[in-house]
Amino acid sequence: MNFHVLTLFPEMIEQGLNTSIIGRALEKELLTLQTVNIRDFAENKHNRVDDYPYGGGAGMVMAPGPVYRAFQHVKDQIISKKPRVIYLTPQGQVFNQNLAEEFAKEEDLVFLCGHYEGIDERALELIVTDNVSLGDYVLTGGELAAMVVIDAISRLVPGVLNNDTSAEFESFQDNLLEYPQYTRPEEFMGKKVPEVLLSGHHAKIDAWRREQSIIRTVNQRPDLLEKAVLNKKEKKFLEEYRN
Ligand code: 6GU
Repeated sequence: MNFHVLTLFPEMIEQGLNTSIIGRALEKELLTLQTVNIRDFAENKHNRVDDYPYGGGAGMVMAPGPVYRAFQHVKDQIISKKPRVIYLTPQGQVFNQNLAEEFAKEEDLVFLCGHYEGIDERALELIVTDNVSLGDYVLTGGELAAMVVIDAISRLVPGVLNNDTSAEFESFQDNLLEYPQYTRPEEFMGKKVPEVLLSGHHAKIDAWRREQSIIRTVNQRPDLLEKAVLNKKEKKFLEEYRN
């Protein structure tokens, strides 16, 4: 997977992603990350990339030229045909695991990060294929959102997680939240690890974890439960838990 990020703050992206699991995956070249500073594509003396909005109003707008040229620069280096270009904006489709899985199939992904009051609409019309939001709140720029999306996609790329089953078993894969985890010591501040986890009885442990997932989902994300697939026994457990 090759990530390309068009931004006014490339160091923010680079520093944010060169740590821990994603940092290691970049070192191993399972992922590549190219940041392109939009300011390098300004063509005026002071490298200005923003200007006043036509029609008036507060704030500044990123001019179309530098954004368009920064994109062409990236596109010229990509072998694979037309890359998907993801613009991070609160006006986009809300990001979720399904979208992460869809993006993870691509060879190259281009991210466009805006600042100020946004980007000239014509540049967006010319280059953007996907508008993506993290949710209903407003960030100062698209960089943090791009990093969130890149992180979620990266962990789906084969080899990025050291353990090849953990990505598929985690939250949202089956629309249930994760069960609670425990490690040593067996007792901490008077609180014991649930007995079943010490039993070595794998079928019982699996059943208990499934029940815990169901309990958490009922209590914290009842909206998810509608999409969860439960077997007969689990449905009965849910019924009884609710009563
Ligand atoms: Cl993707 N960008 C910005 N600027 N704000 C956001 C967002 C994205 N998602 C939620 N708020």
